Amino acid sequence: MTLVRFQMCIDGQWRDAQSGKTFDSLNPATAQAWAQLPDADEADVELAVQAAQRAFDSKEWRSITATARGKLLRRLGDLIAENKEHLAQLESRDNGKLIRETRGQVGYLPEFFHYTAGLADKLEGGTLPLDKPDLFAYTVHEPIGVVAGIIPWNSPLYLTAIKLAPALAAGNTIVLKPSEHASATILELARLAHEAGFPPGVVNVVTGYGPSTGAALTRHPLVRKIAFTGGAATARHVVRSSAENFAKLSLELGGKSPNIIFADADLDSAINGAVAGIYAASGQSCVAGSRLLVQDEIFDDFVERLIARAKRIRIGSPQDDASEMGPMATAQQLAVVEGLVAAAKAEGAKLHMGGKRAEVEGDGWFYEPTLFECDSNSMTIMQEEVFGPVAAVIRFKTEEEALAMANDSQFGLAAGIWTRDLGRAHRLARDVRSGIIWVNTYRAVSAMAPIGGFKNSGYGRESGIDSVLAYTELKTVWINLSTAPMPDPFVMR
Ligand code: TXE
Repeated sequence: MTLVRFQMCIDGQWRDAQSGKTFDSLNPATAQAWAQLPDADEADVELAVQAAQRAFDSKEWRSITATARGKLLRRLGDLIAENKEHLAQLESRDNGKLIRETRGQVGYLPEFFHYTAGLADKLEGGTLPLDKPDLFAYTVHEPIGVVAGIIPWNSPLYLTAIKLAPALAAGNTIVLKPSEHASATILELARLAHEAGFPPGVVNVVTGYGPSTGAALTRHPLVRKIAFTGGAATARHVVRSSAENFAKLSLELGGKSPNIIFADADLDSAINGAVAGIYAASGQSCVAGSRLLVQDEIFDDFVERLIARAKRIRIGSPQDDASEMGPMATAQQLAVVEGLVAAAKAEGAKLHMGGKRAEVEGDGWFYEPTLFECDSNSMTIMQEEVFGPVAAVIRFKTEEEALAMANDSQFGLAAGIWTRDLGRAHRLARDVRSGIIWVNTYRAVSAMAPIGGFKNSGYGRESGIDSVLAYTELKTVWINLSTAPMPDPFVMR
């Protein structure tokens, strides 16, 4: 099979790596290579960061008004809408996500650009009501400089959009490093950004491996902000790199989100919510509801019905409209899932279903929907993120017990609460230590809604009205109104 060849985008030009090195991207449904990409090293990263810095300093980008930046973002959103089927097909092929899911995600993608476009010219500073009558002061939001966007493989376009749109709205320039497992759509996005009219060097993409390309980018002294989504181990490297020049950071690192189902919940909805939480996207979602906390009275009924529903899930080619679950995106991720399932079995978690690879024609990395029952929240499968279609269910008796288990986690990204009791819903929404709470729903996303985590799920928020501020520096300007000479220089004014 001939491989599709991609080039990376540096300073508005399409280039190979200077070394000529390439790597292959594999199709997770077949485990076969389908694309070839440049393997960027330090020298390529240097070119990209220098281009981004030059663009940041250029009169052309600096003199574009915030309103005009908003128009460029709006145009980019429109171009994404015009190219949505192409982007959806490409992402499905590259990371094995269902075409029905990538169509949904790409269909919504323009909203992130349109919403953020509207924020570009609303970054108002303030005039300060100073307690010093001879002085006047105001604040201004300014862009930070060169941003590095480090993107994982599970939802490349969505996770790039929530970094790229606010970074550009605020007037920064950016170098994106997509995952070595799913880079194709980010290169397409860069092509659309140039078509929309962003000047050369404003949006750059370097492709390659994390420890080489990614690390060269995050430790580059000209990078002033790093927006990272990925795993905790990699995040620790990124945090250390940022210490060199105190680059600002936002980290979104996944979780072990509790989906709490009370006896008074609408059970049909709750079962759909549990399936959406852990089996949709084959569980490869940062907000996966991988811990199911179910109240004693309905526990057996819930487990039986969940199994019946999960057993009907159609596992198959991600490009087939009828498929409901596709493969793991990478062979490494499949190995992670297999390792954690083996550990759960060894620790004595009760396997209700799955626990093995799914039989699908070809060599793809398919895994069965899996359910373990646990008798303690401290078991590894209740504590470690699997990032696969593996749920762990545990029973609770009281609301207090559910809350204690929900919060007994190193993570705090999302939580689902299923109940008809309004007071209880609000109590738990207040007391569960997570960045996102869904009541009687799960996996809802909006350009207007911030996403980010508590505890080891990271820090910083993406999306929503404050997202652009996270890409700005605040400057305070002082003006002396007095006609008198400057007072005593040895005393603070
Ligand atoms: O991600 P990595 P991996 C979780 C999930 C998964 C685990 C590991 O639990 O099992 O992380 O996944 C780049 N300097 N999530 O190994 O390594 C890398 O090239 C700079 C949660 O696939 O974190 C890619 O572009 N960059 C998650 C990006 O970091 C480096 C989504 C993410 O890859 C680097 C994915 C380095 N030293 C996995 N090393 C979520 N929060 O949604 C790697 N990278």
